[in-house]
Order: sequence, then structure tokens, then C-alpha cells
Amino acid sequence: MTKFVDTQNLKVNRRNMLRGSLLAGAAAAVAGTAAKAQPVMPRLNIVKSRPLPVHTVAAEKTAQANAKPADLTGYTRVRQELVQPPFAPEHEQVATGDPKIIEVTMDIEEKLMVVDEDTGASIWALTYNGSVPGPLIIAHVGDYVELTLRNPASNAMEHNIDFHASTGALGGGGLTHVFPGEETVLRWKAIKPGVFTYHCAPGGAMIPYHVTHGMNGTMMVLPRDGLKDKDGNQLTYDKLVYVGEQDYYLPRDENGEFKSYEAAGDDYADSVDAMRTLVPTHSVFNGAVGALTGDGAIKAKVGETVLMVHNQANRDTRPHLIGGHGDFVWENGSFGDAPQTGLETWFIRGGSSGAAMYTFKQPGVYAYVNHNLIEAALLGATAHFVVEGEWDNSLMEQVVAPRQIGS
Ligand SMILES: [Cu+2]
Repeated sequence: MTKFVDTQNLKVNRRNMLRGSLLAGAAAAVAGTAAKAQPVMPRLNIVKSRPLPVHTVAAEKTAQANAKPADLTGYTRVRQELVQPPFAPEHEQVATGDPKIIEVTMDIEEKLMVVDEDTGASIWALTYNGSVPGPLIIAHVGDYVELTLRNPASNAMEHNIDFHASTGALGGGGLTHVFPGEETVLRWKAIKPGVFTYHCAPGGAMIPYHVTHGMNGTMMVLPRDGLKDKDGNQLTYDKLVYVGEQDYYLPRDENGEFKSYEAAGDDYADSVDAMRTLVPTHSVFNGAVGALTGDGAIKAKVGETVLMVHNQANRDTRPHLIGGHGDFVWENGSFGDAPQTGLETWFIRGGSSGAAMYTFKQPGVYAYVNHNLIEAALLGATAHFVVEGEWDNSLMEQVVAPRQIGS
């Protein structure tokens, strides 16, 4: 059936990891590695990156060509059509039937995106399926996820994917390096329930470069019998909202203006310098300032329960729903743990996803922010929920509208 381990690819993958940069693609091609597409090289002024020992060691451990094939007897195949954030693909909250093989496809797209219309700040984003964050993928414990990852020949760079939800081979990162013009198929079993980050990790400084250019997203693995509170009572949601928080480090020119570049990868050297400051120029939801406000605001109704899934692949964040709460919160993302209850703000570690559930009790506009309010107001980390319904005076009432004191 599907190839288990492609030793030809492994050799190339290992070279990439050792070198940890885009140059590895060209080197492999020049060295005569058979049948590898010559990547189209952007005009890069590459800083030589030192590969991290952990990557070289782990990559060698993936070369287990004599491993037994997985027994897929009894599994049926279903295709999951991925959708753009903040939406979720069609899914069951409680699984029916036996575990399945869930087929998904992601096309890698390197594209120029406006980050902030007001300043014209833009980035050659590196994306899964064209969006920042990449699409939400949903499975249940016991299912297999079978991903076809395609890197079109029109792209400039090598990419891969590391699923924090998966087990082994750098989360699949060691088995999925694809050059422009290549595709690969990875199948892994979901054995841990929760929401987990996935991200690109080509090696060395290319790892943070790709992650801070948008190449990350969330994999959600539900327990087969759905979400539960600490007493085992079923928790269900009417709507799932998927927010990806993205820190960008956009290079500026000598006048402080954001620089623009002609092609994906052209900003590499400048980006490495900007990333070294650890100070993001932007921290936005779903790719751009205002992506989830105005026309992009999320709609809900009083009485509706919303599951807010929040991804931050690189940097700590602290989501807060202004005017509401986290009724049930899995801030570390693990659905294997009982959710915390009644939180005002929750903490999501960089390199993870978290989830919070809330039932709206009042109509109006709610701001969903990173409650580092500097990041919310100045860097872009704000979304809006617009909630319809009837106001409940028993919960809040404006007894006296603002007026002159003493009038
Ligand atoms: Cu990538």
C-alpha cells in the first residue's frame, strides 16, 4: 500500500537536516542525487546556520526500513475537506463507528500577504493551503491521519511538517521534506487527545523563519466519546472558532519603514536579524491585523456554546474574552486532563494550542484578545465576536447613563 519508509528520500532528508538550510536542496541536486527536482532558488543572502544536534541525531533514527508494516485491517477511509480558518472542517464531536483513516491534503503556498493595510506592511508568507494559520485538521483518538503534502514547482523553498500530536520522526518532520515539485504522504496514528500545534521545520534557522512566516496550525484529536468536564459530564459545542496567533518580525529600512521584497525567501537575512531581537513587529490573529474584526468578525447567538481553539506555534500568549469567560478551559491543550473552569484569562505556551469553551449570555460585541494589551492594541492581537440576542438586565444594567456629576 502506501510506502512505509522511502530510503531514497531519507538520504536526502538527512542531508537537508545536517545543512539546515535552503542550500541543501541545491547541493543535493548538484551532487547528482537521483530524480530530485532542482529547486528554484530565490536570491538569498544566506547566513550559514548551525544545525541543532537534536535534529541530526533524530533524523538518523528514522532510517528503520526493516520495520513491520502497520496493520490497517478493518480501517475504512474517509476524506476530510479542509477549510480556511477561523472555520472548522465538518466533524463529529462523538465518533461513530470504528477508527478510520482520515485522508487530508495540504498544498504549500508561498504568497505575498498584506499584514497591516494601514502601514502597508507585507510578508512573503509560507503557508499550508494558503492561509495563516494552516487549516484545522480534526480526528478522534484511534484514527489515522494520512496527509498528502504537496510543494508545487512554482514554490522556491523546501518544506515539511512536524505534528506535535504525532509520535516519532520529529513529529513526521523527518519523513516529509519536500522540494518544489515534490509531494509526500505521511500516515500517523492519533493516540493523544487534545489540540496540538503543527508547523514546518526544515532545519536550523529555517525553522523559526518558516514558523514566523505563517507555517503553522492546529491538529485537534477528540476523545472518541467527546469532551467531558471533570465529573465526566458530556460537553458539546454549537460552533468551533479557530484562531491562529502569529508573531511576525518584519524587517524595516533605515527610515523605519517596513521593507518589501520581490520574492519568497528574499527577506531571509533581514528576517534572521529581526527575529534575533525576539521583539515581534506584529502579533495578529489569522494572518493580518483586523482579519477577525469588521467583516471578519465571528458571529454567535446568546445561548450558543463556542469552542475557541487557539494556536501559537512560537510564542506565549494569554487569550481573554472581554465581557465573557472560559467556562471550560484546556489551556495546555490536553483533552486527557479535566478542563479548568471559570477562567478569566488562560495561558497558551508558545509551541502549543489550547481550547476554551464559553456559552454566551449577553448580546453585543466581545473582543477576544491577547491580554498582553500592548500586543492586542498595538500589535494586532484582537478578534471580535458579534453576538445576537436579548439583553439580560439581571446580569448587568446601566442604572444611570453617564451624566454631569450632581445633575
Ligand atoms: Cu516551510
